[in-house]
Amino acid sequence: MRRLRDARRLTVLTGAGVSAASGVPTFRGADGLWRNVRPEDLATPGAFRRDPSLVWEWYRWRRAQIARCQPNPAHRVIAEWSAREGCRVLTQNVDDLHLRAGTRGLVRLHGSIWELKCWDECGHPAWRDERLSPDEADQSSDTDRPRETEFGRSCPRCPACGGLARPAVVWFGESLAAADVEAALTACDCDLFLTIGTSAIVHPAAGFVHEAARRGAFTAEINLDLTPASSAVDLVIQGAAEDVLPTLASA
Ligand code: BJW
Ligand code: ZN
Repeated sequence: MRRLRDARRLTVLTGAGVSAASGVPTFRGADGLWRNVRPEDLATPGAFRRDPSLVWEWYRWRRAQIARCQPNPAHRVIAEWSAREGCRVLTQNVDDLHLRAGTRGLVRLHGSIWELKCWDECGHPAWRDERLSPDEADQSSDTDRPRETEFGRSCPRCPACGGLARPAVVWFGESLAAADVEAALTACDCDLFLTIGTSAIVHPAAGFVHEAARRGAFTAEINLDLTPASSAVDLVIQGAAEDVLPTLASA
């Protein structure tokens, strides 16, 4: 509590657990599996090369799920903290719920599920596309998000070259944007580093808490379960992010 209040430089790293209370399935939780396929087998350039329709089907399903979700109290507390000078927020989540909660200066290490880019890398810059296919849009008509409904069932195309479009997310084996890694490493210079709702197994994000500790930060983990980071951090708070963060913020 005192550390949180006194930290001049606070860095928060989030993972799928922060969005779980919003209804976004985590990757490695029981509800995260789609047709019994592991994310490691779908979130790769090889999977897209082999079967772009299958991969797009998975992303359509996830986009429809996420479209029905709203930021939860954990997103809101982090958004409030982000207004503090010296606070940096890094997320592995592609759902943009932190953005929708108003988080400032957010670094989206793994991109956004609402952005697309050209698979052939023709040079056209990534673009935002929040459309859902008609049946998916029907299911989410209870949300306040404006959208059109003609995303369709076929693979989306690049508006510049007509080639295949892909989600502008970071797949296994792909490098994160250099600027994002640089921003994350800069954020490792902090007084307090919080790693929240991540299984802490996917690199390079999983390494940042260790880097922060190496640079002298006090490190804490907030997670329902223990992770590989638990034994390395200074403080483990075992609990749900949506409960723990509002308690911390109000204390
Ligand atoms: C709650 C909760 C509640 C639930 N409250 N908590 C070094 C060592 C070993 C391997 C590597 C290495 N460096 C690179 C690699 C390879 C690979 C990697 O890390 N593999 C590991 C699996 C071992 N990394 C990469 O390939 C990365 N690229 C890279 O390093 O480039 C350089 C390079 C290139 C070529 C060769 C080698 C190096 C890229 C990684 C990209 C990851 N992409 C994904 C998909 C994004 C797109 C999409 O969403 O479709 O990112 S995979 C998936 O995992 C997604 C997530 O962001 C990421 C992390 O998952 P996260 O957020 O931690 O979720 P879960 O489900 O795992 O955990 C949820 C947690 O929440 C759990 O702990 C729950 O307990 C908890 N929880 N409810 C609090 N209410
Ligand atoms: Zn193109």
